[in-house]
Formats: sequence, C-alpha cells, structure tokens
Amino acid sequence: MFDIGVSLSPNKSEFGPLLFSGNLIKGMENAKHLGYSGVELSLLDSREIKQEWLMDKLEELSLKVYAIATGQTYYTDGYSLYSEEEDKRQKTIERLKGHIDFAARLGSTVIIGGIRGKITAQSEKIDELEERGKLALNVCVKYAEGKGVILLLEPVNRYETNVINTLDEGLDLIEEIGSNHLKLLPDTFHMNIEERSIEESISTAGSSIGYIHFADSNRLAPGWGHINFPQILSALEKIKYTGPIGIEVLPEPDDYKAAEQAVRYMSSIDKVKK
Ligand code: LER
Ligand code: MN
Repeated sequence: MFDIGVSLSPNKSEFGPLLFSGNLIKGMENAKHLGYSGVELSLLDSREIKQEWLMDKLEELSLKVYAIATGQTYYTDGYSLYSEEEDKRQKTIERLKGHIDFAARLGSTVIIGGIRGKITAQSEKIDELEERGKLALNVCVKYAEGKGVILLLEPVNRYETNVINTLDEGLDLIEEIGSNHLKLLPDTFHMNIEERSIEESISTAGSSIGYIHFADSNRLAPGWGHINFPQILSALEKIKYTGPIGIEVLPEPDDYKAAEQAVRYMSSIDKVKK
C-alpha cells in the first residue's frame, strides 16, 4: 500500500512532465478529486508563491506536499549547482535555501535533480568543476540539516545531464557527502534508460531511497508504456520502502486524463491505497 502524489507547477514551465502547469488550484482540486493524497510542487523560486495561501489550501483539501522540485531554476534561468560560473552557482544555492525554508514549513523534501545542470567545461577542467559542484551541494546539505529537511538526489538520464545518471553514481555521491539528510530519488523513466535492472538497482539502494518518481518508458502515465510497475512495487516492498510515490508524467493526451490514468492504473495493481 503506497500513497501517491502528482507533480504540479504554479507557472507554465519549460520542464514538460508536469500536470495542470500554470493552474495550481485546478491541479490540487483535481488531485483531491481523483484520490491522490499529496502533490509535488515544481517551483522556479519559493518567493513566486504566497506560502500562507498555499498552506491554507492544502489544509482545506487535506493534501500533503511530498517534495519541492527545483529543476526550473536550470531549465528556465540557466543557473545550476555544477555551473562553470561562480555567480550562477551562488544564485542556485540561494534559490535552494529558499526552497529548503519553504519545505521546512510544509514538512516536505527538496529535489536535487535538473538543478545540478551539466558540466560543460573542456576535459582538463572537468574534475575541478565536479569538485566545485560538490562543494555547492554540500553547502545546501548543511543548510538542510540545520532546517531538518531531507534533500533528494535524483539520477537523471544521460540526454539531460552528465552529473549522476545512475543510482550507483548517486549512492557514491551520497556516501562521499556523508549526511543522513541526503537521500536518493529514483525515477523509473530515467532508470529505464540507464539501469541494467530497475528492480536490482532499487534493491541495492535499499534504505537510501527517500522518495520515487513513477512515469512509464515514454514518460506517459504508468500503464501506457512498457515498464513493469508490479515488479517495481514488489521491489519497493522488499526493501520496506514506506514513503510516497510521485507521478511525474507528460500531460498527454491531456492533464486530467493523464492524472486519472495514473491513479486508475496504480489502484489496479492492488497494492496502492487511494
Ligand atoms: C525531474 O524530476 C526529472 O525527472 C528530470 O527529468 C529533470 O529534472
Ligand atoms: Mn523525476
């Protein structure tokens, strides 16, 4: 039995797999109506949203926020943790501190996925930039520790980033950073591209997993591609994962139908509570 949430965004974003993007109220109301127990919020900047208003609305609909997604900072503004430019790394850290403060109020987590960006330097500078990126990440981890917020490192496929593509690479970085406030966020869409076996990688990652994204092989709602979700749920049960599952899918054929399909399909697997 797993709780499920759906990825929403208050603003129209360059990042595709979000539902009802640009209409948060509609997204939250439809999530409630369809039986989701929570949402994930993809934000450009934590100051773009009236926090009190959102918290009241969440309470009214009794929805939780499972995670704040942060990739828009890279996709829209071009700032990232592994940027070559010091100024952009600093701006990214400031954005993330804002997200962490908001997450502390919401009792949520903060995702470090797309916001890592890409290392674009020539080969002789790659190691240096990798170290600088890690230092920037470390600053955020320390800040999150102070606020009691968990950060989630999301491995992302090779066509989107060259910094952490697989769960194993994510586990190595988590070990190097050495904080129990940094956990892993596997995403089945990325795993389908990068992992040798999705189930074995979940089993190896075990208790390091803090949250998980579900999207099918084509990034449509689960059940509309060829990923074996029953096997993935069994793997999660075996490692005794009890956290929520976030549905992060493209709005196809439209936002409502995608949200509906995900919840219908997940319920049909019979292990998921609505
Ligand atoms: C975000 O959750 C994601 O899956 C990526 O494609 C990039 O941020
Ligand atoms: Mn994801």
